[in-house]
Amino acid sequence: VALVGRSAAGADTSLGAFKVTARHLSNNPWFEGSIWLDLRECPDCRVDSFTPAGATSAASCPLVSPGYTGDNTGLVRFAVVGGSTGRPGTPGPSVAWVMAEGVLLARVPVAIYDLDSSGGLSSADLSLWLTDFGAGQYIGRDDYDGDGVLGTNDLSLWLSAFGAGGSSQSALAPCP
Ligand SMILES: [Ca+2]
Repeated sequence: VALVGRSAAGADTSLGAFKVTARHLSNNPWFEGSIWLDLRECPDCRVDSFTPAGATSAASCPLVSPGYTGDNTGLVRFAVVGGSTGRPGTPGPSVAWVMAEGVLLARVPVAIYDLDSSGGLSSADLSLWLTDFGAGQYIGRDDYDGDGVLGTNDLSLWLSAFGAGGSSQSALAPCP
């Protein structure tokens, strides 16, 4: 998954939307509560504290995303708006916890496109990515393809996201 920017239309779902299907132990679909991301294992993540219409649980600074409730098959699809600190990234993996009303469903790698939480995707973010890349260490926030190394494919994915324009604005109320 990735934290993404937004546009006038809202969260950049074309870049950042992901799907979660939750079931009871009985295998029946679970839709009695909210699914959210808890970013306690992503030191560089900062969510948008703005909770959009349609969310069923609120964002909480700095690391809890808004939550959403699945349909009657237990399926929910959403994107999380957020960014990073504007400082060089923290070496090591970045992991998002997928939570269902406080129950851990999965741990998945998380990357961040808007590295300074300002001005949407811009040359300032590209500069931060290149700084991280040049540090010669693995920095999870920059690993857009999730393959465990930083390389030209990650840069290509950032440039594609920039070109697509869906993250032309940053979080409405970035967590500090
Ligand atoms: Ca930015």
